[in-house]
Amino acid sequence: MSSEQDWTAHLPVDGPTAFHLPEPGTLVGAWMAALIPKPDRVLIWGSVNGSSGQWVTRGEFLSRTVEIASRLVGIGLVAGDRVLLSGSSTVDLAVAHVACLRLGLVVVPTNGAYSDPELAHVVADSSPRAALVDSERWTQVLAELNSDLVLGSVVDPFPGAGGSSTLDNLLDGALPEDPAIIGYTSGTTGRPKGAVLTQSNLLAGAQSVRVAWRWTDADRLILCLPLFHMHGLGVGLHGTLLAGASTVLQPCFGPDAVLEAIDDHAATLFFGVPTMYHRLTEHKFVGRLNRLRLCVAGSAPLAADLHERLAERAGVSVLERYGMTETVMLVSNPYDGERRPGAVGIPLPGVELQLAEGDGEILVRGPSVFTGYWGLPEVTSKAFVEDLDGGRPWFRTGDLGVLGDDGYLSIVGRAKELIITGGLNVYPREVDDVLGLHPAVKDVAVAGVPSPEWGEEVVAWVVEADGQECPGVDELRDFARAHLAAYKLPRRVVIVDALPRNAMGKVARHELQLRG
Ligand code: MLC
Ligand code: AMP
Repeated sequence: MSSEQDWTAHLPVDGPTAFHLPEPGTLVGAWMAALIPKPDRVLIWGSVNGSSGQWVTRGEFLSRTVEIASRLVGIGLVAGDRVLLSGSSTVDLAVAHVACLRLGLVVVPTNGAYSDPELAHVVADSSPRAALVDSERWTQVLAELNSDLVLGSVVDPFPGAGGSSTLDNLLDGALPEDPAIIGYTSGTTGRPKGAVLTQSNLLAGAQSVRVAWRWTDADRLILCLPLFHMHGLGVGLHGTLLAGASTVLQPCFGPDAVLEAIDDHAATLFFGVPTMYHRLTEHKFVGRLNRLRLCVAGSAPLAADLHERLAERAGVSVLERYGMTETVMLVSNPYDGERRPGAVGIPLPGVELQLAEGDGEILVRGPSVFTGYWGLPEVTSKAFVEDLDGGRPWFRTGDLGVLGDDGYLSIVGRAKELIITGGLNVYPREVDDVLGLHPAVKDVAVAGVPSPEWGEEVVAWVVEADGQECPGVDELRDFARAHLAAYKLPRRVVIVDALPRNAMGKVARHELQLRG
């Protein structure tokens, strides 16, 4: 499918008639082109050094990235080194992220909700040289995990370490093919894998949505998504900087704060996961969403009835799009054409898409698609399929799709075993393994069951050990909490005599899902 034709077809007749993706370049190069002019324009609102929230201009932001970059050089970091970054959404975190990328360091954005073993896995796998975190407990845990790790705080990293006189030569010199981010994603097998995205992957990913959603320097985004996932980071923050726009950072999601920010900050854009929209529809002032130019949903299916409720209660036609950690954004409903409930739209500029014969797995390729999993060449090669015409290989998304005659894609299932709850991925076997350690549990399997609020909810089906009584859901959650981030824990436990298994002995999770 040719993405260029489709996007051009949806452009207004009297509006811009063409789009272009830039020649392969670097994200940092494109950011500097957008942000160096007009240094007095405001860029980011959010917490600076513990403040409750303030505006920071382009000039202040860039100066601060230079300051932090000089400190990172001062502690001995060189291009290509990994830096683990974890913190709530603040200006300081954005500064640290951009400073790292400007130096050619590879950021490992890390979810602060991870349990200690999950954090240990990321550290062992990505072998960072430094870590910037905003939690004292994590600082201690990281020091115990790796005594060579240079540890700093997100808010004011390595004070006194700056002053490199050669910094100018070190900034913004990354090449398009240089790794920029390793994003950990719950794999289809085993433990989370690090998806390596280059400067040009990230540039293409942000550029495609900038073009498709008409993102300009007049826009202002309310950004309450965490800055350790592709949605908040690769779309929300990267897109804002690329468009030379502005953003209001909120450290967590709350309907009041989002709806108040619309007027308080004259915002024009909101991006959220379906759980956020579900909670917004319950709010008496949900109609304020209508004052925004554009509301975008993604990371999980936006139920058609939620789409319709938003239209009824807020008068908003939410634009749903589809993406992945490995690919940045892939498919989007059109800005001008029909935003179809239950469909994710048409391929974004630069993205090519086809469905695999047989099961209809969505296969993609394009400039935003990642280069591979960190340190896992065999897993990487299995994640791609050869092109029958000898062209570039296609990435297997693990999602199943159907294409309408008009080219709209609908996601109809998953080839991969995955639960998506509130926009966060949970790999069921990882949860099975932990719950199975409880002495009262003989056999266990978790699956995602539909939930109006969470999209899917993690439910555990447990076979009790002989002579033992399985504890209630709270006790089982507490037991698993030491091993797993809280969002992976089951919200319900169902006791059964046996788990349904197929002829190969594999748990039939679909059957469990049907039991609900
Ligand atoms: C929090 N909890 C969750 C949860 N988030 N449980 C299940 N699923 C989730 N997503 C747990 C908390 O740990 C807590 O457990 C309990 O639920 C109550 O928390 P809460 O206060 O109600 O949750 P809240 O903090 O409001 O978080 C909900 C949320 C958040 C929806 C705002 O999960 C969120 O920001 N989701 C977005 C994630 C995201 O950015 N995904 C993009 C991935 S990138 P306890 O036991 O501690 O009380 C991607 C690519 C793409 O997918 O296409 O975008
Ligand atoms: P992640 O690995 O966290 O990046 O999650 C990527 C997965 O989220 C995709 O493979 C899809 O399964 C899912 N996803 C993202 N956006 C959508 C959407 N709009 N509709 C359905 N699933 C989505």
